[in-house]
Amino acid sequence: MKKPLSRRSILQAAGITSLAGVGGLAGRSLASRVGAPERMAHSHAMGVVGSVDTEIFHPGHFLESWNFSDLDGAERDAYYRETPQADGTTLREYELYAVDREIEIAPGVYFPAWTYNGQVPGPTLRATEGDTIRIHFVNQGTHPHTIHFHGWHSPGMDGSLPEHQVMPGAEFLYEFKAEPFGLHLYHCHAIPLKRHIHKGLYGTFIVDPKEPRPPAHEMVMVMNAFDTNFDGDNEVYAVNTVAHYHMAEPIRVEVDQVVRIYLVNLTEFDPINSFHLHAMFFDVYRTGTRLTTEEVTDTLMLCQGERAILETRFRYPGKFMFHAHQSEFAELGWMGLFEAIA
Ligand SMILES: [Cu+2]
Repeated sequence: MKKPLSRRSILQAAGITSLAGVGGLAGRSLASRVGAPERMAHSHAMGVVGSVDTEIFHPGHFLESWNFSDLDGAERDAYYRETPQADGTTLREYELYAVDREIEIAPGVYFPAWTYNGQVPGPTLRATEGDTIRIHFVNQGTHPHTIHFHGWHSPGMDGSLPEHQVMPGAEFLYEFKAEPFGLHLYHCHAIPLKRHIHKGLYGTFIVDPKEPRPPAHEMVMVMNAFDTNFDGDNEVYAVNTVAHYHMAEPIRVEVDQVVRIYLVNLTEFDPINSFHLHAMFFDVYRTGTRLTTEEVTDTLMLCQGERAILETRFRYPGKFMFHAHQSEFAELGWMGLFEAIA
């Protein structure tokens, strides 16, 4: 049986960027709440000091990867296969594993996660409307788990009822058509649900319309948070798990190019999360199920499980902050930068 923890290639490890010497924000509040090492507690500027290990989960790669596009050749083939069908659609087959694994959510801050394929969020899956999704799910974890998808499917594929639970060591084949087009998600639906989601068993499921959206610089942002002391309240917030990662490593975009963000809220315990972009506005396509929108804003609020596609263009070169507009979340890690290049 394949071992998910060994799946990341040397190529990916070679892409690790040193974050040494980065100063940043809210190190003090993060450190005081999670009991982080001294090097964080003495942060004198905004952000965190130091870097996380990006060998298994690299937030910069995760941001712009789907269908295991961060892997190459045979390694990718082991987790994802595309087979064209006679009717013009595609059969997309995935290998997903539930695995218990400790993840690093800020430099030196570890969280005992339950993961899909060793990472939180799980791999982003992407299909075109009408495609067939087939997922071979193996539970290598220590608790019963499922994969519950949002989207149309038959009840037996819902991964939500007690009889749908996949026991440790067992496996299950999920199969359904990718519909409707839009921005969806998947998550474990074993009970207690709150615990299984919070522990890290969730990911993004994008279904493109048959007539694709116009070309854009695309990225996936999952708003999430971690209760590091298990008191039912989060201590660390982020997009894509690692607190303040994009303060140290701004997301590079080009002036005048359309930027499309697939934004999903999977924050547990807090009823809402939000996305605010400085000095700009963006179009909002809620759930991504329509191609037109009337909504233009600079701050979007989403309940847990809600998602939206955001589109904008950077008019000016330079750095643009984005963060949750709940200040507490921002200070505890949910803050980053775009850097627009002319
Ligand atoms: Cu679970």
